[in-house]
Amino acid sequence: MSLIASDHFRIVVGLGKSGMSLVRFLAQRGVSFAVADTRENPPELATLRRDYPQVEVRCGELDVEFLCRADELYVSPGLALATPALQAAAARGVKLSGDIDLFARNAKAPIVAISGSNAKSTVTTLVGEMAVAAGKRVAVGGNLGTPALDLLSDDVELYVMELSSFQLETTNHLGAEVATVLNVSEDHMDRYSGLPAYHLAKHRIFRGARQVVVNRQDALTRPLMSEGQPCWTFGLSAPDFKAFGLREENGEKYLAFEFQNLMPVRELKVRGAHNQANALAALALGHAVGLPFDAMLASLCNFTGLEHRCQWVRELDGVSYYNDSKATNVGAALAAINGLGMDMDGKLILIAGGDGKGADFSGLRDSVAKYCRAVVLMGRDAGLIADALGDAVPQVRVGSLDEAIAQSRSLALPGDAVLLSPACASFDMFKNYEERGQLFARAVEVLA
Ligand code: UMA
Ligand code: ADP
Repeated sequence: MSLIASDHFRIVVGLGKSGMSLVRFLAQRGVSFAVADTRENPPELATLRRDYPQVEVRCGELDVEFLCRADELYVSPGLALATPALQAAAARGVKLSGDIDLFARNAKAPIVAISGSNAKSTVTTLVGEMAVAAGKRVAVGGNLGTPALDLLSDDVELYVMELSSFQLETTNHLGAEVATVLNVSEDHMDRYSGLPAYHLAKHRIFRGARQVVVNRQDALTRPLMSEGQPCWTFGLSAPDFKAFGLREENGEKYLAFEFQNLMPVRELKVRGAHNQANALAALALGHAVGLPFDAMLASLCNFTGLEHRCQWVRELDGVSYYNDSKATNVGAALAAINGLGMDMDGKLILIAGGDGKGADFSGLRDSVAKYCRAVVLMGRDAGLIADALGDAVPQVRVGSLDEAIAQSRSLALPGDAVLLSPACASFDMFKNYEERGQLFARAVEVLA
Protein backbone atom coordinates (compact mmCIF):
# COMPACT_ATOMS: atom_id res chain seq x y z
CA MET A 1 0.00 0.00 0.00
CA SER A 2 1.30 3.41 -0.89
CA LEU A 3 1.69 5.89 1.94
CA ILE A 4 0.02 8.69 0.06
CA ALA A 5 -3.56 9.99 0.42
CA SER A 6 -5.33 9.38 -2.87
CA ASP A 7 -8.15 11.89 -2.33
CA HIS A 8 -5.83 14.87 -2.69
CA PHE A 9 -4.64 16.69 -5.81
CA ARG A 10 -0.91 17.15 -6.50
CA ILE A 11 1.11 19.02 -9.08
CA VAL A 12 4.52 17.87 -10.25
CA VAL A 13 6.56 20.99 -10.96
CA GLY A 14 9.40 20.28 -13.39
CA LEU A 15 9.26 17.62 -16.08
CA GLY A 16 12.82 16.32 -16.23
CA LYS A 17 14.08 12.96 -14.98
CA SER A 18 12.81 13.35 -11.42
CA GLY A 19 9.50 14.85 -12.57
CA MET A 20 8.92 11.87 -14.85
CA SER A 21 9.70 9.45 -12.01
CA LEU A 22 7.05 11.27 -9.93
CA VAL A 23 4.55 10.93 -12.78
CA ARG A 24 5.13 7.16 -12.95
CA PHE A 25 4.90 6.84 -9.15
CA LEU A 26 1.67 8.84 -8.79
CA ALA A 27 -0.01 7.30 -11.83
CA GLN A 28 0.71 3.76 -10.60
CA ARG A 29 -0.95 4.58 -7.30
CA GLY A 30 -4.03 6.22 -8.78
CA VAL A 31 -3.30 9.66 -7.30
CA SER A 32 -4.80 12.63 -9.20
CA PHE A 33 -2.17 15.04 -10.37
CA ALA A 34 -1.13 17.51 -13.06
CA VAL A 35 2.26 18.71 -14.28
CA ALA A 36 3.78 22.17 -14.71
CA ASP A 37 7.14 23.29 -16.07
CA THR A 38 8.45 26.79 -16.74
CA ARG A 39 10.03 25.59 -19.98
CA GLU A 40 7.99 25.60 -23.19
CA ASN A 41 9.37 22.19 -24.12
CA PRO A 42 10.59 20.29 -21.03
CA PRO A 43 12.76 17.20 -21.66
CA GLU A 44 10.14 14.56 -20.81
CA LEU A 45 7.14 16.20 -22.50
CA ALA A 46 6.99 13.77 -25.42
CA THR A 47 7.23 10.76 -23.06
CA LEU A 48 4.48 12.14 -20.84
CA ARG A 49 2.15 12.82 -23.79
CA ARG A 50 2.81 9.33 -25.17
CA ASP A 51 2.49 7.34 -21.92
CA TYR A 52 0.04 9.49 -19.92
CA PRO A 53 -2.02 11.45 -22.48
CA GLN A 54 -4.75 12.10 -19.90
CA VAL A 55 -2.45 14.10 -17.58
CA GLU A 56 -2.88 17.88 -17.76
CA VAL A 57 0.40 19.73 -18.46
CA ARG A 58 1.01 23.48 -18.24
CA CYS A 59 4.24 24.72 -19.86
CA GLY A 60 5.69 28.20 -19.64
CA GLU A 61 5.48 30.73 -16.82
CA LEU A 62 4.07 29.19 -13.61
CA ASP A 63 0.45 30.16 -12.95
CA VAL A 64 -0.16 30.67 -9.23
CA GLU A 65 -3.93 30.04 -9.53
CA PHE A 66 -3.22 26.72 -11.22
CA LEU A 67 -0.64 25.75 -8.56
CA CYS A 68 -3.13 26.59 -5.82
CA ARG A 69 -5.48 23.90 -7.09
CA ALA A 70 -3.07 21.42 -5.48
CA ASP A 71 -2.73 20.41 -1.83
CA GLU A 72 0.91 19.66 -2.43
CA LEU A 73 3.52 20.53 -5.05
CA TYR A 74 6.35 18.11 -5.81
CA VAL A 75 9.03 20.52 -6.91
CA SER A 76 12.00 19.53 -9.10
CA PRO A 77 15.44 19.95 -7.48
CA GLY A 78 16.25 22.11 -10.50
CA LEU A 79 13.80 24.82 -9.41
CA ALA A 80 14.67 27.10 -6.49
CA LEU A 81 12.01 27.12 -3.78
CA ALA A 82 12.46 30.89 -3.76
CA THR A 83 10.76 31.03 -7.20
CA PRO A 84 8.03 33.67 -6.62
CA ALA A 85 5.14 31.53 -7.92
CA LEU A 86 6.11 28.67 -5.58
CA GLN A 87 6.37 31.06 -2.66
CA ALA A 88 2.99 32.58 -3.53
CA ALA A 89 1.41 29.11 -3.55
CA ALA A 90 3.11 28.24 -0.26
CA ALA A 91 1.79 31.47 1.29
CA ARG A 92 -1.71 30.30 0.35
CA GLY A 93 -1.24 27.01 2.23
CA VAL A 94 0.03 24.70 -0.52
CA LYS A 95 2.66 22.30 0.82
CA LEU A 96 6.03 22.23 -0.98
CA SER A 97 7.63 18.83 -1.12
CA GLY A 98 9.77 16.69 -3.41
CA ASP A 99 10.51 13.21 -4.68
CA ILE A 100 12.84 12.30 -1.81
CA ASP A 101 10.15 12.82 0.84
CA LEU A 102 7.86 10.49 -1.07
CA PHE A 103 10.68 8.00 -1.55
CA ALA A 104 11.48 8.01 2.18
CA ARG A 105 7.85 7.43 3.12
CA ASN A 106 7.62 4.44 0.78
CA ALA A 107 11.05 2.79 1.19
CA LYS A 108 10.85 -0.35 3.32
CA ALA A 109 14.60 -1.07 3.52
CA PRO A 110 17.26 0.95 5.39
CA ILE A 111 18.63 4.04 3.63
CA VAL A 112 22.28 5.10 3.51
CA ALA A 113 22.04 8.83 2.72
CA ILE A 114 25.05 10.67 1.33
CA SER A 115 25.45 14.39 0.70
CA GLY A 116 28.36 16.83 0.68
CA SER A 117 29.82 19.45 -1.63
CA ASN A 118 32.14 16.90 -3.25
CA ALA A 119 32.74 13.14 -3.39
CA LYS A 120 29.04 12.20 -3.20
CA SER A 121 29.05 10.12 -6.39
CA THR A 122 32.37 8.47 -5.57
CA VAL A 123 31.33 7.46 -2.05
CA THR A 124 27.80 6.47 -3.11
CA THR A 125 29.20 4.21 -5.84
CA LEU A 126 31.74 2.71 -3.43
CA VAL A 127 29.15 1.91 -0.76
CA GLY A 128 26.92 0.40 -3.47
CA GLU A 129 29.78 -1.81 -4.66
CA MET A 130 30.58 -2.82 -1.09
CA ALA A 131 26.97 -3.85 -0.52
CA VAL A 132 26.98 -5.92 -3.74
CA ALA A 133 30.20 -7.61 -2.64
CA ALA A 134 28.51 -8.38 0.69
CA GLY A 135 25.70 -10.13 -1.19
CA LYS A 136 23.01 -7.51 -0.48
CA ARG A 137 20.21 -6.65 -2.92
CA VAL A 138 21.07 -2.97 -3.11
CA ALA A 139 19.58 -0.03 -5.05
CA VAL A 140 21.85 2.94 -5.77
CA GLY A 141 20.74 6.32 -7.12
CA GLY A 142 19.15 9.68 -6.32
CA ASN A 143 21.07 12.68 -7.59
CA LEU A 144 23.31 10.12 -9.32
CA GLY A 145 21.87 7.82 -11.99
CA THR A 146 18.36 6.51 -11.38
CA PRO A 147 15.90 8.93 -9.71
CA ALA A 148 14.93 7.87 -6.18
CA LEU A 149 11.31 6.84 -6.83
CA ASP A 150 12.33 4.55 -9.70
CA LEU A 151 14.45 2.55 -7.24
CA LEU A 152 11.57 1.56 -4.96
CA SER A 153 11.02 -2.19 -4.84
CA ASP A 154 10.03 -4.70 -2.20
CA ASP A 155 13.06 -6.81 -3.18
CA VAL A 156 15.58 -4.17 -2.14
CA GLU A 157 17.47 -4.82 1.11
CA LEU A 158 19.45 -1.56 1.19
CA TYR A 159 19.15 1.84 -0.50
CA VAL A 160 22.31 3.87 -1.09
CA MET A 161 21.28 7.40 -1.99
CA GLU A 162 23.26 10.38 -3.24
CA LEU A 163 21.31 13.49 -2.27
CA SER A 164 22.01 17.04 -3.42
CA SER A 165 21.28 20.16 -1.40
CA PHE A 166 18.57 20.93 -3.97
CA GLN A 167 16.82 17.63 -3.26
CA LEU A 168 17.23 18.08 0.48
CA GLU A 169 15.55 21.53 0.41
CA THR A 170 12.23 19.78 -0.21
CA THR A 171 12.95 16.81 2.08
CA ASN A 172 11.09 17.23 5.32
CA HIS A 173 11.82 13.87 6.93
CA LEU A 174 14.25 11.31 5.55
CA GLY A 175 14.65 8.83 8.42
CA ALA A 176 17.87 7.31 7.06
CA GLU A 177 19.54 4.41 8.84
CA VAL A 178 22.79 6.37 8.46
CA ALA A 179 23.33 9.84 7.02
CA THR A 180 26.40 11.90 6.20
CA VAL A 181 27.47 15.25 4.79
CA LEU A 182 30.94 14.33 3.55
CA ASN A 183 32.32 17.87 3.36
CA VAL A 184 31.06 21.42 3.03
CA SER A 185 32.62 24.04 0.78
CA GLU A 186 31.06 26.75 -1.33
CA ASP A 187 28.96 25.62 -4.30
CA HIS A 188 25.77 26.77 -6.03
CA MET A 189 26.18 30.30 -4.71
CA ASP A 190 23.96 31.44 -7.58
CA ARG A 191 21.08 29.69 -5.79
CA TYR A 192 21.83 30.26 -2.09
CA SER A 193 22.13 33.53 -0.18
CA GLY A 194 25.46 32.29 1.22
CA LEU A 195 27.27 29.37 2.81
CA PRO A 196 24.94 29.23 5.89
CA ALA A 197 21.82 28.69 3.72
CA TYR A 198 23.59 26.00 1.67
CA HIS A 199 24.84 24.33 4.87
CA LEU A 200 21.31 24.33 6.35
CA ALA A 201 19.91 22.68 3.23
CA LYS A 202 22.55 19.93 3.38
CA HIS A 203 21.95 19.24 7.06
CA ARG A 204 18.30 18.36 6.43
CA ILE A 205 19.75 14.95 5.51
CA PHE A 206 20.11 14.22 9.24
CA ARG A 207 16.38 14.55 10.01
CA GLY A 208 15.30 11.31 11.63
CA ALA A 209 18.66 9.59 11.01
CA ARG A 210 19.38 6.73 13.40
CA GLN A 211 23.18 6.94 12.95
CA VAL A 212 25.46 9.63 11.57
CA VAL A 213 28.90 9.70 9.92
CA VAL A 214 30.99 12.83 10.44
CA ASN A 215 34.18 14.11 8.78
CA ARG A 216 36.64 14.84 11.64
CA GLN A 217 38.44 17.38 9.48
CA ASP A 218 35.38 19.44 8.62
CA ALA A 219 33.39 20.84 11.53
CA LEU A 220 30.60 21.89 9.16
CA THR A 221 29.73 18.22 8.61
CA ARG A 222 28.80 17.66 12.26
CA PRO A 223 25.05 17.72 12.96
CA LEU A 224 23.23 18.49 16.17
CA MET A 225 22.80 15.00 17.59
CA SER A 226 20.34 13.51 19.97
CA GLU A 227 21.80 11.91 23.09
CA GLY A 228 23.02 8.35 22.51
CA GLN A 229 22.76 8.60 18.71
CA PRO A 230 25.57 6.47 17.22
CA CYS A 231 28.19 8.65 15.53
CA TRP A 232 31.07 7.27 13.43
CA THR A 233 33.83 9.54 12.21
CA PHE A 234 36.32 9.48 9.35
CA GLY A 235 39.40 11.58 8.61
CA LEU A 236 43.03 11.37 7.58
CA SER A 237 44.32 11.40 11.18
CA ALA A 238 44.89 8.24 13.26
CA PRO A 239 41.56 6.81 14.43
CA ASP A 240 40.28 6.39 17.96
CA PHE A 241 37.01 4.80 19.17
CA LYS A 242 34.19 4.66 16.58
CA ALA A 243 36.58 6.21 14.08
CA PHE A 244 38.08 5.43 10.68
CA GLY A 245 41.41 6.99 9.69
CA LEU A 246 45.00 6.47 8.53
CA ARG A 247 47.70 4.92 10.68
CA GLU A 248 51.40 4.61 9.81
CA GLU A 249 53.34 1.56 11.00
CA ASN A 250 56.90 0.64 9.99
CA GLY A 251 56.81 3.12 7.13
CA GLU A 252 53.56 1.69 5.72
CA LYS A 253 50.32 3.73 5.73
CA TYR A 254 47.08 1.83 6.47
CA LEU A 255 43.35 2.47 6.30
CA ALA A 256 42.37 1.72 9.89
CA PHE A 257 39.33 1.33 12.15
CA GLU A 258 39.79 2.13 15.83
CA PHE A 259 43.00 0.25 16.76
CA GLN A 260 42.92 -2.26 13.90
CA ASN A 261 44.74 -1.77 10.56
CA LEU A 262 42.47 -2.76 7.66
CA MET A 263 44.59 -2.52 4.49
CA PRO A 264 47.65 -0.69 3.16
CA VAL A 265 46.79 2.59 1.41
CA ARG A 266 49.02 1.60 -1.53
CA GLU A 267 46.48 -1.10 -2.45
CA LEU A 268 43.97 1.60 -3.44
CA LYS A 269 43.91 2.18 -7.19
CA VAL A 270 42.59 5.76 -6.85
CA ARG A 271 45.08 8.56 -6.19
CA GLY A 272 45.29 11.47 -3.77
CA ALA A 273 44.54 12.13 -0.11
CA HIS A 274 40.93 13.06 -0.99
CA ASN A 275 40.34 9.54 -2.30
CA GLN A 276 41.73 8.05 0.91
CA ALA A 277 39.18 10.15 2.80
CA ASN A 278 36.49 8.86 0.44
CA ALA A 279 37.49 5.25 1.08
CA LEU A 280 37.32 5.86 4.84
CA ALA A 281 33.90 7.51 4.54
CA ALA A 282 32.58 4.55 2.56
CA LEU A 283 33.95 2.13 5.17
CA ALA A 284 32.25 4.08 7.96
CA LEU A 285 28.89 4.10 6.15
CA GLY A 286 29.14 0.42 5.24
CA HIS A 287 30.13 -0.52 8.79
CA ALA A 288 27.15 1.42 10.17
CA VAL A 289 24.78 -0.80 8.16
CA GLY A 290 26.61 -3.99 9.07
CA LEU A 291 28.59 -4.72 5.88
CA PRO A 292 31.51 -7.05 6.68
CA PHE A 293 35.05 -5.69 6.35
CA ASP A 294 36.29 -8.42 3.99
CA ALA A 295 33.66 -7.53 1.35
CA MET A 296 34.22 -3.78 1.81
CA LEU A 297 38.01 -4.06 1.50
CA ALA A 298 37.75 -6.23 -1.62
CA SER A 299 35.58 -3.51 -3.22
CA LEU A 300 38.08 -0.81 -2.27
CA CYS A 301 40.94 -2.75 -3.88
CA ASN A 302 38.99 -3.11 -7.15
CA PHE A 303 37.71 0.48 -7.37
CA THR A 304 39.40 2.44 -10.17
CA GLY A 305 37.41 5.64 -9.69
CA LEU A 306 34.62 7.24 -11.70
CA GLU A 307 35.00 8.82 -15.12
CA HIS A 308 35.83 12.56 -15.16
CA ARG A 309 37.08 12.55 -11.53
CA CYS A 310 40.87 13.02 -11.59
CA GLN A 311 40.98 10.36 -14.31
CA TRP A 312 44.36 9.65 -15.91
CA VAL A 313 43.99 9.90 -19.70
CA ARG A 314 47.46 9.33 -21.16
CA GLU A 315 51.12 10.30 -21.04
CA LEU A 316 52.83 12.18 -23.87
CA ASP A 317 56.41 13.54 -23.93
CA GLY A 318 56.74 12.65 -20.23
CA VAL A 319 53.61 14.67 -19.35
CA SER A 320 50.49 13.04 -17.83
CA TYR A 321 47.02 14.33 -18.73
CA TYR A 322 44.17 14.16 -16.17
CA ASN A 323 40.47 14.69 -16.78
CA ASP A 324 38.80 16.14 -13.66
CA SER A 325 35.89 17.72 -15.54
CA LYS A 326 33.55 16.90 -12.63
CA ALA A 327 35.40 19.51 -10.55
CA THR A 328 32.59 22.04 -10.89
CA ASN A 329 33.46 24.00 -7.75
CA VAL A 330 36.53 25.39 -5.99
CA GLY A 331 36.64 22.64 -3.31
CA ALA A 332 36.84 19.86 -5.91
CA ALA A 333 39.53 21.63 -7.95
CA LEU A 334 41.56 22.21 -4.76
CA ALA A 335 41.36 18.50 -3.90
CA ALA A 336 42.77 17.64 -7.34
CA ILE A 337 45.48 20.32 -7.34
CA ASN A 338 46.65 19.42 -3.82
CA GLY A 339 46.14 15.66 -4.22
CA LEU A 340 48.10 15.39 -7.47
CA GLY A 341 50.52 18.23 -6.75
CA MET A 342 51.64 16.67 -3.48
CA ASP A 343 52.27 13.32 -5.18
CA MET A 344 54.54 14.41 -8.06
CA ASP A 345 57.98 15.89 -8.65
CA GLY A 346 56.93 18.10 -11.58
CA LYS A 347 54.32 20.84 -11.69
CA LEU A 348 50.74 21.14 -12.91
CA ILE A 349 49.39 23.05 -15.87
CA LEU A 350 45.84 23.74 -14.72
CA ILE A 351 43.03 24.23 -17.22
CA ALA A 352 40.16 26.02 -15.45
CA GLY A 353 37.14 28.22 -16.10
CA GLY A 354 33.51 28.05 -17.18
CA ASP A 355 30.35 29.05 -15.33
CA GLY A 356 31.50 29.89 -11.80
CA LYS A 357 28.01 29.87 -10.23
CA GLY A 358 28.85 32.97 -8.20
CA ALA A 359 31.87 31.40 -6.48
CA ASP A 360 34.75 33.18 -4.79
CA PHE A 361 37.89 31.85 -6.51
CA SER A 362 40.44 33.35 -4.12
CA GLY A 363 40.69 30.00 -2.27
CA LEU A 364 42.57 28.58 -5.28
CA ARG A 365 45.44 31.04 -5.08
CA ASP A 366 47.76 29.38 -2.52
CA SER A 367 47.52 25.88 -4.00
CA VAL A 368 47.97 27.19 -7.54
CA ALA A 369 51.05 29.13 -6.44
CA LYS A 370 52.47 26.03 -4.75
CA TYR A 371 51.76 23.33 -7.33
CA CYS A 372 51.13 24.93 -10.74
CA ARG A 373 53.58 26.04 -13.43
CA ALA A 374 50.85 27.97 -15.23
CA VAL A 375 47.08 28.22 -15.58
CA VAL A 376 45.16 28.19 -18.83
CA LEU A 377 41.79 29.91 -18.46
CA MET A 378 38.69 29.62 -20.63
CA GLY A 379 34.94 30.18 -20.45
CA ARG A 380 32.61 32.84 -19.15
CA ASP A 381 34.23 33.42 -15.76
CA ALA A 382 37.88 33.14 -16.85
CA GLY A 383 38.33 36.82 -15.97
CA LEU A 384 37.11 36.30 -12.39
CA ILE A 385 39.58 33.45 -11.87
CA ALA A 386 42.37 35.51 -13.46
CA ASP A 387 41.67 38.38 -11.03
CA ALA A 388 41.51 36.03 -8.03
CA LEU A 389 44.83 34.35 -8.91
CA GLY A 390 46.61 37.65 -9.60
CA ASP A 391 50.29 37.09 -10.22
CA ALA A 392 50.45 33.69 -8.45
CA VAL A 393 51.64 31.99 -11.69
CA PRO A 394 51.69 32.89 -15.40
CA GLN A 395 48.23 32.85 -17.01
CA VAL A 396 47.10 32.21 -20.56
CA ARG A 397 43.56 33.04 -21.78
CA VAL A 398 42.06 30.84 -24.53
CA GLY A 399 38.78 30.64 -26.45
CA SER A 400 38.34 26.88 -26.75
CA LEU A 401 39.19 23.59 -25.10
CA ASP A 402 41.39 22.56 -28.05
CA GLU A 403 43.37 25.76 -27.69
CA ALA A 404 43.65 25.12 -23.95
CA ILE A 405 45.15 21.69 -24.60
CA ALA A 406 47.57 23.03 -27.23
CA GLN A 407 48.73 25.84 -24.90
CA SER A 408 49.09 23.46 -21.95
CA ARG A 409 51.17 21.08 -24.03
CA SER A 410 53.57 23.83 -24.99
CA LEU A 411 53.87 25.04 -21.37
CA ALA A 412 54.45 21.60 -19.78
CA LEU A 413 57.89 20.14 -19.08
CA PRO A 414 58.66 16.40 -18.73
CA GLY A 415 57.45 15.22 -15.31
CA ASP A 416 54.59 17.76 -15.30
CA ALA A 417 50.88 16.98 -15.57
CA VAL A 418 48.11 18.79 -17.45
CA LEU A 419 45.00 18.86 -15.28
CA LEU A 420 41.53 19.83 -16.51
CA SER A 421 39.90 20.76 -13.19
CA PRO A 422 37.73 23.76 -14.07
CA ALA A 423 36.32 24.79 -10.63
CA CYS A 424 33.27 25.77 -12.68
CA ALA A 425 30.16 24.28 -14.26
CA SER A 426 30.37 23.62 -17.98
CA PHE A 427 27.07 24.98 -19.27
CA ASP A 428 28.52 28.14 -20.87
CA MET A 429 30.50 26.08 -23.43
CA PHE A 430 29.31 22.45 -23.23
CA LYS A 431 26.16 20.38 -22.78
CA ASN A 432 27.40 19.14 -19.40
CA TYR A 433 30.56 18.15 -17.52
CA GLU A 434 30.54 14.73 -19.22
CA GLU A 435 30.75 16.32 -22.67
CA ARG A 436 33.56 18.63 -21.50
CA GLY A 437 35.49 15.64 -20.10
CA GLN A 438 34.91 13.47 -23.15
CA LEU A 439 36.05 16.20 -25.55
CA PHE A 440 39.15 16.75 -23.42
CA ALA A 441 39.99 13.04 -23.26
CA ARG A 442 39.39 12.54 -26.98
CA ALA A 443 41.51 15.56 -27.96
CA VAL A 444 44.32 14.41 -25.66
CA GLU A 445 44.18 10.83 -26.93
CA VAL A 446 44.71 11.95 -30.54
CA LEU A 447 47.59 14.34 -29.77
CA ALA A 448 50.46 13.33 -32.05
N1 UMA B 1 14.08 23.86 -15.17
C1 UMA B 1 13.33 24.92 -15.58
N2 UMA B 1 12.00 24.91 -15.29
C2 UMA B 1 11.39 23.91 -14.62
C3 UMA B 1 12.17 22.82 -14.21
C4 UMA B 1 13.51 22.82 -14.49
O1 UMA B 1 13.83 25.85 -16.19
O2 UMA B 1 10.16 24.00 -14.41
C5 UMA B 1 15.53 23.86 -15.51
C6 UMA B 1 16.40 24.35 -14.37
O3 UMA B 1 17.43 25.12 -14.91
C7 UMA B 1 16.97 23.06 -13.82
C8 UMA B 1 17.05 22.17 -15.03
O4 UMA B 1 15.95 22.56 -15.82
O5 UMA B 1 18.25 23.23 -13.24
C9 UMA B 1 16.94 20.70 -14.71
O6 UMA B 1 15.75 20.46 -13.99
P1 UMA B 1 14.94 19.14 -14.23
O7 UMA B 1 13.69 19.19 -13.43
O8 UMA B 1 14.79 18.90 -15.70
O9 UMA B 1 15.99 18.09 -13.60
P2 UMA B 1 15.97 16.50 -13.60
O10 UMA B 1 16.19 15.97 -14.96
O11 UMA B 1 14.77 16.03 -12.86
O12 UMA B 1 17.28 16.22 -12.77
C10 UMA B 1 17.25 16.31 -11.36
C11 UMA B 1 18.64 16.74 -10.89
N3 UMA B 1 18.97 18.04 -11.49
C12 UMA B 1 19.24 19.10 -10.74
O13 UMA B 1 19.24 19.07 -9.53
C13 UMA B 1 19.58 20.37 -11.45
C14 UMA B 1 19.65 15.69 -11.35
O14 UMA B 1 20.90 16.02 -10.80
C15 UMA B 1 19.24 14.32 -10.80
O15 UMA B 1 20.13 13.34 -11.32
C16 UMA B 1 17.84 14.00 -11.25
O16 UMA B 1 16.93 15.04 -10.81
C17 UMA B 1 17.32 12.68 -10.69
O17 UMA B 1 17.20 12.71 -9.30
C18 UMA B 1 21.88 16.54 -11.73
C19 UMA B 1 22.61 17.72 -11.13
O18 UMA B 1 23.21 18.49 -11.87
C20 UMA B 1 22.90 15.44 -12.04
N4 UMA B 1 22.58 17.90 -9.81
C21 UMA B 1 23.30 18.97 -9.15
C22 UMA B 1 24.75 18.58 -8.89
O19 UMA B 1 25.05 17.38 -8.83
O20 UMA B 1 25.56 19.53 -8.67
C23 UMA B 1 22.63 19.26 -7.81
P1 ADP C 1 29.90 14.89 -6.29
O1 ADP C 1 28.92 13.81 -6.66
O2 ADP C 1 29.73 15.38 -4.88
O3 ADP C 1 30.02 15.97 -7.29
P2 ADP C 1 32.16 13.27 -7.22
O4 ADP C 1 32.53 12.00 -6.58
O5 ADP C 1 31.46 13.23 -8.52
O6 ADP C 1 31.32 14.14 -6.19
O7 ADP C 1 33.46 14.17 -7.39
C1 ADP C 1 33.32 15.52 -7.79
C2 ADP C 1 34.63 16.22 -7.81
O8 ADP C 1 35.16 16.30 -6.49
C3 ADP C 1 35.70 15.54 -8.66
O9 ADP C 1 36.38 16.56 -9.34
C4 ADP C 1 36.58 14.86 -7.65
O10 ADP C 1 37.92 14.75 -8.11
C5 ADP C 1 36.48 15.79 -6.43
N1 ADP C 1 36.60 15.08 -5.15
C6 ADP C 1 36.53 13.74 -4.94
N2 ADP C 1 36.65 13.48 -3.62
C7 ADP C 1 36.80 14.66 -2.99
C8 ADP C 1 36.96 15.05 -1.61
N3 ADP C 1 36.99 14.15 -0.63
N4 ADP C 1 37.08 16.38 -1.34
C9 ADP C 1 37.04 17.30 -2.32
N5 ADP C 1 36.90 16.98 -3.64
C10 ADP C 1 36.77 15.69 -3.97
